[in-house]
Amino acid sequence: MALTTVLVTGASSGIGEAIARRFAHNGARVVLAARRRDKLNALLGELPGDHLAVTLDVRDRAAVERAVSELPFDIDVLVNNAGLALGMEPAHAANLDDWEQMVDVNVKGLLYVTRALLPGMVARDRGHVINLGSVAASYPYPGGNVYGATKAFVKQLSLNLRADLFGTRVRVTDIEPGMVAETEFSLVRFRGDEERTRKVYEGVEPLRPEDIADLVHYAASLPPHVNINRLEVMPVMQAFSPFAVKRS
Ligand code: NDP
Ligand code: 8X3
Repeated sequence: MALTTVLVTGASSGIGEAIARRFAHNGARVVLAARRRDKLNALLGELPGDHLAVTLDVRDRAAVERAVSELPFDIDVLVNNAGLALGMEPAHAANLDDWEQMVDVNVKGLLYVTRALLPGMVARDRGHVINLGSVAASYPYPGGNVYGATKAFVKQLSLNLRADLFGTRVRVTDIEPGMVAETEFSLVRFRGDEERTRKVYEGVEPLRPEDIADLVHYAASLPPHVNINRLEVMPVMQAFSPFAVKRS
């Protein structure tokens, strides 16, 4: 059987790094993409087998198109994992630059990479796009405003891709996690505030990047006639908020 090649965006930390490790340890060839080359190089040095690192800012459309056109092999599985939340202020106080960056990475960057790789998958009638969505796509919480909206975009895009790809063997899956610790997610969101980050996970047994890597690998390893559309997952210690009721 041919070697499976997996491109993981945001492979330099957290969930993306765990996904890259999982596929590499299961015999796949992995293309690691992110902005921080030093982190990618360190990971490359640890993984068994031959892999490739690509320094890439997914917001740069021309760079994405160039990087994809220069890949020395076809991509079987694209994991659109690069993403971020910035800030948790209410909408009326949020920083517009933060909003733009979340849209640029979580929405536009994901589109650039997907659009660049899809034609090859369709031509080969083989491929899988796995997106990292979030429970924030479906459940609102205070301060989740644009982050949740970008993940709602990812959810709906995933379903619409399924509609467009009907008749091909290209699969699309949206993995939608709740709280995942041991990543840089909250540190990035709170701009390096370690104390605030620590409090997010205090007293909770959260999901770990390896849990999500298991699910991504599972979705990709199912027989080719099986497509997981959406997969929502939370730690047992997380659930939904009650409706807020303002009393006078
Ligand atoms: P991390 O901050 O640990 O990882 C984010 C990754 O995205 C990094 O590798 C970073 O690499 C990359 N990235 C950010 N901006 C860009 C960019 N412009 N171009 C290329 N790569 C970029 O967070 P997580 O591992 O937790 O998050 C991974 C994904 O999972 C995100 O999409 C997130 O929204 C989602 N998610 C996370 C949850 C959580 O609780 N942690 C829950 C649900 C979903 P670099 O800085 O080197 O470019
Ligand atoms: C990350 C999970 O709940 O912080 O997508 O938005 S949450």
